[in-house]
Amino acid sequence: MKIVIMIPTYDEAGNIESLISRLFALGLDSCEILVVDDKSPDGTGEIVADLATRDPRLHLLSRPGPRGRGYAGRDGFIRALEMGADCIVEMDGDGSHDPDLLPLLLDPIIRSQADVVVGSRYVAGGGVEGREWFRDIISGWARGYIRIILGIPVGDPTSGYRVFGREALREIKPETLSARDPFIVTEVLYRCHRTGLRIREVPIIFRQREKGVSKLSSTVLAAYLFRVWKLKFSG
Ligand SMILES: Nc1nc2c(ncn2[C@@H]2O[C@H](COP(=O)(O)OP(=O)(O)OP(=O)(O)O)[C@@H](O)[C@H]2O)c(=O)[nH]1
Ligand SMILES: [Mg+2]
Repeated sequence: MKIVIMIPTYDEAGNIESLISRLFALGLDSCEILVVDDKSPDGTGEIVADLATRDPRLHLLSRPGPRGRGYAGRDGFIRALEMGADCIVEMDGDGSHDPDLLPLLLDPIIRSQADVVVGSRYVAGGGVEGREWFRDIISGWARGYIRIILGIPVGDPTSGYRVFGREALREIKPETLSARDPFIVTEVLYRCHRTGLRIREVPIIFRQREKGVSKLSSTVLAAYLFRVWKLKFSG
């Protein structure tokens, strides 16, 4: 089974190299990494390109623009399928998603017990470390809102640490995803739910990023409240 780990990056020069080596250190069979970088000004793409010359399991998709977490995710999914992935992992490049938990997230897919696995901060055994209390509250409201409006029975619908089986990812038609920004995570999960895919949650401990800066602003978050409704009525 070929695993492709897709990591969207923008200015993760201080984080990406250690993440890549920790992922390869897991020793997973037939595992490749695809970093999808949007010409990060801090040289993240160059770091990955350099590492990739020494390791054929590492790939860089350098997007010319326009930049966006959503566009990067869409293009990364398409490329991972073209690479022949049987199993596609999506995770952040800032160290928030613990690579050591990946085998636990892959397990239900490998055993054909689920089509999609969500690494979840809000199920028994999951949690968040190092986050300011106000971000926790905002994030809690956002999760409840998304769950209720979209009817997605998942404790952590905004988690960006996920695994998809190949057929599941094809079924949600990644080439037609429209979100430019991190809203793609909600768009993808809603499609999985509407398509009737089997979604399983596995607990993760999320660590707030230590290096680099956040790309999420509060105005963007406020706009999400409306976009959830748009998603519900446009599919
Ligand atoms: N290719 C690409 N990746 C992006 C872009 N924006 C964010 N990312 C990456 O997407 C992942 C999640 O973004 P983060 O900035 O960590 O968002 P967050 O986790 O909600 O917020 P913080 O961790 O608090 O900064 C990280 O790996 C980012 O580098 C973008 O425009 N293009
Ligand atoms: Mg982050």
